[in-house]
Amino acid sequence: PRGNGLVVLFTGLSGSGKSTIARQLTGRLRAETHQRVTLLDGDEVRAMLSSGLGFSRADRELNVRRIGWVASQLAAHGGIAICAPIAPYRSMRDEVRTMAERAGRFVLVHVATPLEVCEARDRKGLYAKARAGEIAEFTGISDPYEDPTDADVTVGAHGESIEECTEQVLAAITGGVGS
Ligand code: GGZ
Repeated sequence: PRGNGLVVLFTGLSGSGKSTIARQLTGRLRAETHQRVTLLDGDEVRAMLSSGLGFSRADRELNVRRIGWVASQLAAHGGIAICAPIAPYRSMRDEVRTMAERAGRFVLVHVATPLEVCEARDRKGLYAKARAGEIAEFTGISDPYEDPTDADVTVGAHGESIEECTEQVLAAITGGVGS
């Protein structure tokens, strides 16, 4: 790819720690690179870029496609874009990879915190609601999550701390191009 643009796509279950790691990574990259770093935060994306979308397969695909497109535009102009949707379907992650690689480098980060752990934490109470049938199509409970087989880095599967996960992602990014 031309230039030093980069798209980092996190994928993982609700409550896996994606957003927290993505936020820490954003801070580190801002401090340690000379590139502009944009965090496409999940809640903000759902409120602004994808307002009106729900959680059907079609809506999730549209959401992730929009995120991937914006991220690729930022990367095409030399920026770093960090995105952290659940992105549960392999096909949509592949689509983002293809778009991003036209613009720059692409790194897929799987935050592989086990479902049992996410559900036991249940920081927002969503898993309990999903189990009670109050939220339909909830990822991992009543909706699919297709584990990546092509992640560039996998973190969180063995109870690592957020800090450890951030270090591992940073190493995967800076160990490659641009350092
Ligand atoms: C999954 C849901 C759902 C359903 C609401 N399934 O832990 P959170 O709350 O803050 O993160 C989840 C977020 C997922 O939105 P994404 O845009 O990341 O999903 S996707 O990539 O599939 O488009 C969760 C909340 O929204 N949430 N309903 N049914 N997560």
